[in-house]
Amino acid sequence: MPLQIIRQDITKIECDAIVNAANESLLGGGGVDGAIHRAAGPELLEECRTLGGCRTGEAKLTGGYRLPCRYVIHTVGPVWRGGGYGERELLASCYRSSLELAAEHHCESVAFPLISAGAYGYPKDQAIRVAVSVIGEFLMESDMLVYLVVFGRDDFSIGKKLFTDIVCFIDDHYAAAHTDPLEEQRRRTQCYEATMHPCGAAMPPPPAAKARRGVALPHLRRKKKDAALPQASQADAALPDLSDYVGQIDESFSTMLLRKIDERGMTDVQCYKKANIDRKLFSKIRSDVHYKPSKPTVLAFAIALELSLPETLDMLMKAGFTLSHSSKFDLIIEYFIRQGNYDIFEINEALFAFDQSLLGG
Ligand code: AR6
Repeated sequence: MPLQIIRQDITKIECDAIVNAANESLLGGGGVDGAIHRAAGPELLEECRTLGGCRTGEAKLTGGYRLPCRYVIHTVGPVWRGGGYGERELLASCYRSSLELAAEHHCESVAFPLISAGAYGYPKDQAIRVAVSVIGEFLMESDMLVYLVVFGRDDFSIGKKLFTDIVCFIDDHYAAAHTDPLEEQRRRTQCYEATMHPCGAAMPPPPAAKARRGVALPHLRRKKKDAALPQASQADAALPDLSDYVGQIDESFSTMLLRKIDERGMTDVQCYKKANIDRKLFSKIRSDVHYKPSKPTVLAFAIALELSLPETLDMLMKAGFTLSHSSKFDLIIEYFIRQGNYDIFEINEALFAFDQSLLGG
């Protein structure tokens, strides 16, 4: 997944470069700057002294010394002064300059903290939006693995209204069915009544079994004397033999994906970039008609293609999955699709806020 949002101490991340939220002197300070200097050792400060500082919105590169990365890219974010002093453009420039510097040094992976979102006071929700949008734009043109590192739980807060709406949606569809004691009691009573059917007859088959009946395979046909399921043998009579039946296999996930990309008038690159899926994974899917993707991968493509809910379910089914109201992850995805909001980064923010795994490869 080209952009990954992770919660970790940036000084522990093994990648080509980590970015430091420094000040214009480049001579160290508190927050992430202090942590990076401490972990890198005094040689980092020695090299920083030779750089002659750095202007706000720009970036400079040093070695990583004792850190598990090759380089440290030092950038200076703007101090938040209410938003009317070009803060957004300066912050965007920090991310852009750092990414360009990383690309010049052939870095394949870079980790960013939330620049300006600590001592410099940039509101965290706005800071993360700037980060995600600039990194997302950059990744449309380049192949790089970028980590956006959030440190505390507070670092990452989706808008309050969005959070509340998702909580309500989950409550409506999930929590009530799982936590309400009255609901639980009703369920138990229903189960008890069903198993204690007075005439001792078999319980009615569940809907899935009903649906399967019409397609039961020949070698599974019941003998005539099995009077409990007479409809099954009538329906079975119309079945083709097994090889013809298997020959009716439906379009695969890979075929459906490529068809949908064409129908949407997108290029493959536009699609996998929008899905936040890396090129190698996309090539595997394209070259293997029977490729079995993970569920988050299918959903990432469904979001990139802006599929409706029925289309999303269809695509999930091709890969053997579905959306369930018993899963918070699924409910969050369903919420966004129902809202017509296909911004994968916003969806990932929400998934992250609810401690769910993220979309992408
Ligand atoms: N790993 C990842 N993120 C961290 C870590 C860590 N080890 N430590 C803090 N953060 P800040 P700024 C997060 O204050 O706002 C310094 O003194 C933190 O939670 O480090 O750009 C410099 O010298 C926050 O979300 O940077 C400057 O004077 C984010 O990193 C000034 O602070 C940035 O917080 C720069 O302020």
